[in-house]
Amino acid sequence: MADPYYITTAIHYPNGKPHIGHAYETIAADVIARFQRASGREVRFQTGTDEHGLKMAQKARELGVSPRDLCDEMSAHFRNLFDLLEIEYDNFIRTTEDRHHAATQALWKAMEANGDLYLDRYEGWYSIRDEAYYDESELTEGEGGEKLSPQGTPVEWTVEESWFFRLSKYAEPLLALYRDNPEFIQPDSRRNEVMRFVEGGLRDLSVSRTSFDWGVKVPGADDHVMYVWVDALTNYLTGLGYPDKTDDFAKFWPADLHLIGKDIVRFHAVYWPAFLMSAGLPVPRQVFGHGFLLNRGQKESKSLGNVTDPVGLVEQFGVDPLRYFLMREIAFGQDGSYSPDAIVTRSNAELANSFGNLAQRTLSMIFKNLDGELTAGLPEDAADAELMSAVADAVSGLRAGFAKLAFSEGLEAWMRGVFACNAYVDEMAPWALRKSDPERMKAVLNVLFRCVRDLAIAVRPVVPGSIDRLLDQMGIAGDTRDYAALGDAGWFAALIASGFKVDKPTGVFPRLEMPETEGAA
Ligand code: ME8
Repeated sequence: MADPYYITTAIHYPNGKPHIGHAYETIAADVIARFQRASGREVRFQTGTDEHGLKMAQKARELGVSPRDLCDEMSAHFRNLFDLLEIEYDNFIRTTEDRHHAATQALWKAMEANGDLYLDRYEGWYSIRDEAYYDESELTEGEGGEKLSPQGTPVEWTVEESWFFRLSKYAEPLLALYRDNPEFIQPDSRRNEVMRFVEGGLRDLSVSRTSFDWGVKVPGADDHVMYVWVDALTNYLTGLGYPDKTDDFAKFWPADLHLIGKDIVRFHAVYWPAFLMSAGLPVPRQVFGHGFLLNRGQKESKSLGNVTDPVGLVEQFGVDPLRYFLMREIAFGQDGSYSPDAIVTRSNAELANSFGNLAQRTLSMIFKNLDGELTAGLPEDAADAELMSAVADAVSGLRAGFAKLAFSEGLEAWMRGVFACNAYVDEMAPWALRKSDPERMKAVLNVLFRCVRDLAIAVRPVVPGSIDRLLDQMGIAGDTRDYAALGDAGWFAALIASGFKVDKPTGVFPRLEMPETEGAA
């Protein structure tokens, strides 16, 4: 039986169209999901939209539409973007669905049954944008003397009757969780931040609102809706059929990985495990807070006029150059910068010129010089063995990097394999061997074919569409494109026995044009 693996992204606020940060997080999760599937795990990958809360209600009012209509319209934009980015999710959840209301109310009741919910009055500094209360001590001052949250968003003094969750009771159990499971929060810098925060003591958390009604109703107290984060976090359970004791729940909970941005680590690493402990449920195995994507080093904002539509980037450059760039350019976990020229530079250098050219040259020489025919069992010399071992190292380097979410490191290892192949082509000069030693040329091209196939399979989670177009041309069957196939000693002989011949190849990684406006910007 395949080992199950459950990965989730944050669920995104559909109060506007998706931005590049949403694309980044979801692409990274998709790469992990595909990598785990390729490694033989049975994967469940969930994403979705977070549709309740004051922020959504206010945005709808501002636009003169109902919150439901706003959610329907915007949630569809997220799905369309994810289709365009070739995200292979298994479940797209919307928190306005009935199944989610039922799951959230069930979790609430479980926490209540454990004595962790009580009614009181709340006063404090509330940021609508962050949907969070802050302590006076956490606030900063804006340019006009106004009070701002640690995220730089405006806060308002708010007083309301509220249900409270006994978060204070969970400080010790949480610290024990972090201590016993250093992998629970990653990277380490975020883990340290969270530990300092919890060591400072936890106050009970206000978990209901009476000032608006766009949310999940508190069971037995219809004038209260749940704090949007209680409802949002529960999505990870909803997708598995909670509260029903489903097979999916038994198989996939606890989640292996909640992939989220650094700004919402506190919600996932403090509140969420406390809610779960209260409800008597196991906590997730890991919360990973990735960094933020900056546009040429700057945060995107409407006022700066630098908001990039990820759909436009895909239309301009294609989906795989964007996917590759994001995974390769940024050390995962840290902030990173992107720009159209950086996407073009990276994609041209590594996908088009290095790997694409290697694949295209190899297939085209086999087509032209060997009538497309492959041959197994040819004599191999030391240079061939050395190349194959460099490629095997590259493949295992990629796998080791990806297993710890170090995508850039993994792809760097992969590139070393590509470079080794290109150096081998230059050194062997098969075009010259054609006249001087045709048998040796044949051996060289067959070695290259095998190396290209292994490198292609290894990198497939990152650029799946292009790699599938390449593997189609190489006769590699759809069900032999995962990592188990890499260890198959007989694949090459089997391919030849099937009568496969290389046809005139078509390049799969086109060279991109540098955007014209780039110099001026
Ligand atoms: O926070 N770069 O939703 P959201 C990288 N609904 N990642 C970014 C980013 C950027 N510039 N901007 C945002 C929410 N993100 C809640 C989550 S989960 C139970 C509820 C990331 O639409 C952000 O860190 O504001 C988060 O992980 C995700 O995008 C959705 O952000």
